[in-house]
Amino acid sequence: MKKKINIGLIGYGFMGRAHSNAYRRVNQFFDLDYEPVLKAACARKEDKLKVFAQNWGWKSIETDWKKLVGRDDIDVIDICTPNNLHHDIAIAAAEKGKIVFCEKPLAMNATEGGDILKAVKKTGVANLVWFNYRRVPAIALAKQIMNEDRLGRVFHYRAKYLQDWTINVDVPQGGATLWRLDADAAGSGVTGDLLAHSIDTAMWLIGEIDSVCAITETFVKERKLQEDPNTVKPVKIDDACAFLVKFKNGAIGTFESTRYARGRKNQNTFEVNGENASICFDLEDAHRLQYFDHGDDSHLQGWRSILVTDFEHPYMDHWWVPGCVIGYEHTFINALADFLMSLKTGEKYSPDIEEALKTQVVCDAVLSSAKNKSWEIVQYE
Ligand code: SOE
Repeated sequence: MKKKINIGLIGYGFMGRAHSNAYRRVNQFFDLDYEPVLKAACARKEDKLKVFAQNWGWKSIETDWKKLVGRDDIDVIDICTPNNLHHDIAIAAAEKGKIVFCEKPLAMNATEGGDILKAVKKTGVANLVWFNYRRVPAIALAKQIMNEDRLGRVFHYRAKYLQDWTINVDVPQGGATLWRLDADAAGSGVTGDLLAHSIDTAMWLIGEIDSVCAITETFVKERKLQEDPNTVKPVKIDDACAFLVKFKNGAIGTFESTRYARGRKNQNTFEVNGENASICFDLEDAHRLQYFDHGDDSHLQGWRSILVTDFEHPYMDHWWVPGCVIGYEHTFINALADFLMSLKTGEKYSPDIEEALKTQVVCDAVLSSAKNKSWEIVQYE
């Protein structure tokens, strides 16, 4: 008999759907001791919530997150709301002894993130932050290659996270999905929304970032509000951000992100150059990892394009037969499976709130470097 674990999900947007799918699928593909139960979904708009809950099989609904957090029949609070609600919900959930799942970025800023960490540490509840890209098999293979020390000394890290959906000046800000353009709801623009992914991946693969020097730009200075189209307000998020990095291990890096790269829909890439080898990944070609090994016979040297679908590749023994690729939604299922496994073994799940706070601290340093036009040393403590 599997142990039931009752989920309370807050937010029914893009991430609410991705997580609901993970809860429904995980036990079909992974042999686990725990079984998530889609116990209650929560959002303010009851009519839309009912449709969402019915579609995904949520057993009940709540329109007030405080009520959901107060329910005795809920084990996990999963936060898929705009970033400005993460702080209060995560702390209330931890205080009630619930397991906390939180969408990225952890919070609006590192001060809020620090409060959340304090609350989960105080009650000792298990926790997870949904940096799902770590669970792309090709990125997990990159981590395996780094752990096997095939690159030797690392010199360079080069990351890009590019999209193009805000180029049109008529895209409004605020409200469903577009809260990402409203600084009061999101905290920042591409830095928290996209570069947080790149920073999380980079620190996982290379180690902690020592210092950063950044530039940000807001190309469209004002936008109308989605929920009140007659009102126009200044845009306070960073539309684009680029920064230089020094890692604590001496490697240097460049990071670039924008929502104004025409033709780039969700291009999340990185390249690592080491003394003996290099690796390169592009989410728009997600099932492949590029690998160059200087140890190959010189007449055969060249970039290998590894199709990461074999049974010995990370996660792939849970899915289809070699050559059959998996997609975006599977990264959330893989993450959930790892978390449920960690509940059984007692091992720390990674990334948890403590690690996500470090990413948040780097994001804050990036934004303050851009503001002050100076290098910033990242202060993790
Ligand atoms: C923004 O467009 C967004 O949906 C991010 O919020 C996600 O984290 C990213 O993975 C895809 O793009």
